[in-house]
Amino acid sequence: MTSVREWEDKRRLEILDLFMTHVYGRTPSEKITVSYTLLSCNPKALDGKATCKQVLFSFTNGEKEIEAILLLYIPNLVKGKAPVFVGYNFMGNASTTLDPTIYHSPGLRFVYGKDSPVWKRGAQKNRWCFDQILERGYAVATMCYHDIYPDQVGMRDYSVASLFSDYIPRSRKHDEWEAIGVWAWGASRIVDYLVQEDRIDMDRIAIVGHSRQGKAALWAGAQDMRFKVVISNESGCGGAALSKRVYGENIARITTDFPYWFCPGFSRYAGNEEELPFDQHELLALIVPRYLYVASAEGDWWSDPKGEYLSAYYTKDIYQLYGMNGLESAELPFVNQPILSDVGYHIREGKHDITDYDWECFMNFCDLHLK
Ligand code: GTR
Repeated sequence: MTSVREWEDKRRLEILDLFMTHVYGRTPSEKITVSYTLLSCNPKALDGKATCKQVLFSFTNGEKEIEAILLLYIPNLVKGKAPVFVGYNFMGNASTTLDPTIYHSPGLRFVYGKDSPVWKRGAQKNRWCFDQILERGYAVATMCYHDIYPDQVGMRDYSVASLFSDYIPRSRKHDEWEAIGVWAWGASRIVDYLVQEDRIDMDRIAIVGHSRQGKAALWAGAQDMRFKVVISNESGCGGAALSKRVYGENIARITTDFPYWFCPGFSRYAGNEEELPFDQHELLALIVPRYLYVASAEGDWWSDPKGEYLSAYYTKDIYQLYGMNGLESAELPFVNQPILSDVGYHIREGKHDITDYDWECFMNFCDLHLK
């Protein structure tokens, strides 16, 4: 690749097409109608630190409707427009905080029975350090990914994919989009909504995702240039990790355990990774010229930290083409020593999770590029 022009007019589009054909499926271009209803607005949430809004999204094709709820915190200390982190949660909006006014997410009911611990308020509040994020002047927009596509086998009819005019319930078309593709699409719909929030800066949007949501965040970032920073936390196989290393989770395993995440064509590479006509670093290269952050955890061999690092490292030529700085060394850095360049990376101690430390690194990276 010798010029930005050649990259943007040709190679970038070819790579995008490869990922649609072989990994995530084709994202439809059809527009689905969405209406927004403000469910609540608390100007003094989190001890006055934030304005908290809950917004009901109703996606419809005229016959059928699917509901999702966005939870949005806007920092009161920021006088003008604030930068924002967009990211899905796993267990519903009410799991991210103990605040009793936060609604349970509608999609949870498709996946969890009444007795499930997911209904407990704050069940995953350790993954959302709202106080610190708001104190540092960032807004947060989160939604439960089950609202967009309930994360379980056989849920396609309850996902927003079912609203599209060419929807075939059990389609096994080679490049049929599936859960990750649909989650990525949904993340862009959150951005569509944010346009009308005059305290949110549309030029300073970061997308963040952990694990399966890290995969979706990368795919959303690859397709939607409005994401200026793209953060993948321990996204592993089918995310940041190189597939051809076949280390930790592999394509055979992931397409067996989660047959509804990737397009059917991805299974063709199960046990056959060397036949893939590309690898995941090319997905990461689609983030250029925006800023990319990849994070791993030492105890998370299943996500292959080294494969995640190398994948980020191999984007360096494309960053260079834009006069930007990728990662310098092919050696994995030491634990808890983040690299903050135009591409960022850290490997922290501990297990598969998203922690306050991870968030602190993401915010340091965003301070450099979004402030
Ligand atoms: C695992 C899966 C990973 C990762 C993870 C998660 O079971 O094997 O690919 O997505 O779940 O989302 O926490």
